Amino acid sequence: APTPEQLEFERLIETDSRVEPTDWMPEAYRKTLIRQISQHAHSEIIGMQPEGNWITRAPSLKRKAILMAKVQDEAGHGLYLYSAAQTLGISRDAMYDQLLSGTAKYSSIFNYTTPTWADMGSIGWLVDGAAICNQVPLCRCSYGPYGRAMVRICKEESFHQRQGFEILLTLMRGTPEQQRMAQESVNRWYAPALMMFGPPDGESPNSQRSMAWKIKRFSNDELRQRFVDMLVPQAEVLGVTLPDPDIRWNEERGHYDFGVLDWDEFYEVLAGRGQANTVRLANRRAAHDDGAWVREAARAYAAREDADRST
Ligand code: FAQ
Repeated sequence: APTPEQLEFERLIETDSRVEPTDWMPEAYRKTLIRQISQHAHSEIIGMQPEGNWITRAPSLKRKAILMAKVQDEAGHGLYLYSAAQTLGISRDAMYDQLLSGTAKYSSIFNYTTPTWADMGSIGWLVDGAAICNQVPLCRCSYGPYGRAMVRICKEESFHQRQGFEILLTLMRGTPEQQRMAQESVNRWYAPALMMFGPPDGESPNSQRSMAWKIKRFSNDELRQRFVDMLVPQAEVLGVTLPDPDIRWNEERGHYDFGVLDWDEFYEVLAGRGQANTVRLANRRAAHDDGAWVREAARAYAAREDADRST
């Protein structure tokens, strides 16, 4: 028979209440959350690199200030998310070790390179756009600290998405060369952005259980469909073409049909063989090593404060 604690956990899930760090929870629920939240945190931190690449070369002071603020927001998101994961009993050092040793995953999308300025527009419009579609339902995640972190993160992501859209709109209203640059960038980012939602439902081992626990509220394919439905009218406003000849309105379904994605590419990127996996991890390791003196100083300071307090 289920224990009173198990019954209480089930009641919280059934009634759409929140599970809090001090509540009893099944080990598998805890593990799933640690996996998802830490991967999400790593994605934010690694996700600073593709845009960080353009901070020194942004085309104006205004664009540079905006881009710096956006990349800083991503650092902030990573930090809230690491804190949310820590409430589940994993230390930040353990999570860093998993990232730096290459055993933890982070979003496939950040293993693509950013060769042109238009990529800053595509990342905002498509990558942050996909992030919002995926994360708005996570605001209602059954685990309290994760859901609450998502509320603030989503507000900032909406702003990020608009700034990306506005970069592309400016380019599309510019010279033919700028228009070509915008289209070429959208051509490269469209399919990888759709893959951010994860493998098709039939190949998504975690979805069913995560949905039963109300960690995920929609399946990978449902959210991908919602994203395509959102993109098509926005692409029309921009005047860009989405690089998929199979996109067409399906009256019966009330959704846009779209083509099959190249899932071999997705699994190659997950296996570490994307355009930039090696560089992303090498940069992260170097930044961690370069920050060793800060951690050391913080520890020495904390030890001294402790000693002062105890005398
Ligand atoms: N990349 O069974 P499922 C951002 C893995 S947005 C890499 O379907 P699940 C904002 C998955 O982990 C990006 N791996 O898994 C930003 C699992 O592997 P595991 C971050 C992927 O968890 C914008 C395996 O495949 N957002 O950072 C991917 O139920 C601009 C089987 O998959 C989040 O993390 C992928 N795309 O569903 C920052 C959102 N997809 O762990 C900077 C929260 C799947 O069993 C600049 N996460 N995998 O070894 C989620 O909603 C879910 O974890 C999914 C995957 C939907 C990503």
